[in-house]
Amino acid sequence: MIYIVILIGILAFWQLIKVYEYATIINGSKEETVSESDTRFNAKMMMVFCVAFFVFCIWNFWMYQDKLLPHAGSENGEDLDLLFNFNMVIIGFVFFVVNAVLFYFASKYYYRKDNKATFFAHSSKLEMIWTIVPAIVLTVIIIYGLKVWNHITAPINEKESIQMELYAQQFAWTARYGGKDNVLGKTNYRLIADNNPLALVAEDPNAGDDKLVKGEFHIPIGKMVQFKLRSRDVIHSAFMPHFRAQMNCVPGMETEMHFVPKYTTAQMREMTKNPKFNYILLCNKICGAAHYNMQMDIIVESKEDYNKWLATKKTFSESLTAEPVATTEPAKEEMKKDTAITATVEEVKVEEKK
Ligand SMILES: [Cu+2]
Repeated sequence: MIYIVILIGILAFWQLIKVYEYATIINGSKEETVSESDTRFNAKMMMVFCVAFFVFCIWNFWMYQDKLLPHAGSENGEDLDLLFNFNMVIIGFVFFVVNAVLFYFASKYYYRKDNKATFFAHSSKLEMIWTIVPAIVLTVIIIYGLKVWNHITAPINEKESIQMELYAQQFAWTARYGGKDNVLGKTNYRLIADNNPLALVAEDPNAGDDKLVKGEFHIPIGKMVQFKLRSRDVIHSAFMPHFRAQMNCVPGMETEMHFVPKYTTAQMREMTKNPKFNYILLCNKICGAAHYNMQMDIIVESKEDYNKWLATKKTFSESLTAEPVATTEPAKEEMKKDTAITATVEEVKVEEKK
């Protein structure tokens, strides 16, 4: 039915064009000549379109505002949101002014037969205005942006912060805590094994008390958390949208980011009026077949609850004697497919035997 309606619509339109063609022949005018009433109509339509376009843009913003991220969960995130909104206000202002002027002039100076355009070669004053004003605005935006960026990435006191690692692999995250000494133990990729997926050096005195966590990790409110990021295989990206934090995990090197969580999960549930709200860690690089599955829940809670939760987790040295840390099933399946990884694990085993 829909196809038939569309087909009939096209046929009707075609017939209309033919009627118009014959009418112009009967009138004795050429098909190309556009009457002044036509251009006047177009000029009016320019303004109608301009208004409709603005209304549509505003309506869009209004309709989809609930699809935006909720209030930022970290201090850095709040700074970034302020920067973002500042930019959006400037961009929005320019957008409305430029488009309004564009359509207004297109409408005002429509073609009239006996009108002649003014010859206007140059105006230094105009040139100065449209060069200096954007230059000042851009300078302000860049200086403000750099200030926020420098603040967010400034070195922190590592001893005062919680030392954590987010380890990425196809297709799962492992979170590691520095343990009692709050120092992350050394790693060596050659040591990757079933009971040592993060390749910790067991002889390193800082490694034994490290705690490995999967599925969900906790952080306390109001305390600086420093994340060290590593990847086993390809580039992943640790993305925590509610904290406005993201950093690539690059194989063969360690990257870093940090922030202070400002609201607990419970507080955020109240603020968003969503009892199911959870902070989340996602992979934000298309890293393979099960990329979508690469996520971890993050719980922000009081220091006491955080300590209680962490106390229930096994240390690395405890886990060495216990069962191997279970990887999620899809991750295991995908890893079997990836011959490169299997080869590395196999090689390490052979070397260990030697
Ligand atoms: Cu990934």
